[in-house]
Amino acid sequence: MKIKKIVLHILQMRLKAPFSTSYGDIHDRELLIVEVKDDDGAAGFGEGVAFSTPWYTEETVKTTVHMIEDFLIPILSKTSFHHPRELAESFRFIRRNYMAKAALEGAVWDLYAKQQNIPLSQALGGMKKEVEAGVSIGIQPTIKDLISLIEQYQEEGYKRVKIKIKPGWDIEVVKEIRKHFPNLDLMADANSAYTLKDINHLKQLDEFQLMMIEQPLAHDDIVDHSKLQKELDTPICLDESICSFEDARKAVELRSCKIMNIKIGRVGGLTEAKKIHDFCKEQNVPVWCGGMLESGIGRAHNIALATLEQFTLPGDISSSSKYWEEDIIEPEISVYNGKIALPDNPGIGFHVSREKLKKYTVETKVFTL
Ligand code: OSB
Ligand code: MG
Repeated sequence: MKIKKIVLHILQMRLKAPFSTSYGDIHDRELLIVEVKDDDGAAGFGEGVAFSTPWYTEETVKTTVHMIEDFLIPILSKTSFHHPRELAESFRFIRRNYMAKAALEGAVWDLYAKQQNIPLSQALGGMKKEVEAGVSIGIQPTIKDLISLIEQYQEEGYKRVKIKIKPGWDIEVVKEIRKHFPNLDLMADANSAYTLKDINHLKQLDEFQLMMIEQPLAHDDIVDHSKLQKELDTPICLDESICSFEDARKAVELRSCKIMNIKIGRVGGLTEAKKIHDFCKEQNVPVWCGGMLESGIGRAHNIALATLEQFTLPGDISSSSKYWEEDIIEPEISVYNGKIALPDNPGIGFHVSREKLKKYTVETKVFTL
């Protein structure tokens, strides 16, 4: 593949409402859109999912841009490759910086699928024509607010609800939700808010039939999670702890989780994400696709990935309108009867609106190779 031009679009978008986790609130979302162009003028798009501050992993929008500009583009320009997976291989010499790699590799995957004239899902080997949509609800001012949001999302058709928990917003909240929605597919994400000292506290969740508890312990741990899983009936799902295929392999070997959240950005790109998926399939570990408050471009990549077979649980894949007043893709992503239909256009399958991209862009960097 020959890449002629790379454009980094740095966007500033405002979420409809602040999203609160155990770490704090996000309202303004700084976004990185990577565009790669070939000789024929075809363009592929990827999204960098790092935030402005390093609260989720160590990466930020600025470190992502730095890595792409100073290291990854120079590697790409010197590498001759026929398939995006070869590019992923040549990025291995750069340690970590997974979101930076994923953003550039994602744009190349989209371009590759467009050159082949096939949907990205097909390029990845996915067979599904629709994927199940779940919704992630941030910490709310009151339990009452949370209950009415759950009602609203149920009416919109979402197949499962994930709530965020932290000490002081956990057992009572889950108990109250169960009173109102005894049969709801419900799960809780702690974003590393607990330690092993909280074992007895977390055990109280076992009576509420949660589908899983996501990342209860430290962001870089797999040992304590293994100890915790032995004591809990509720399945543990790992998010932050899994940054590579090797992490996934070790976590499964140590029985640190029974379910895996796969995020393209966190694991360094679609190539690695697929590798983790294939391994989980072999090991009978159910997987689902996580989200990072992406624009439609990142979401379209998530939807394509979730068409792979072992994505048997609904992901954090919701409609554009959950987060945005207006998205930068056309048509926007929408959920019908709890599902999102795959577009059949080549690549990510959605049109990137130049006008909207421009409207939210605060900085552009152009590299001619
Ligand atoms: O932990 O899964 C997470 C959002 C930002 C960072 C981390 C997480 C989340 C979410 C929402 O839970 C995902 C989404 O709906 O895009
Ligand atoms: Mg999570």
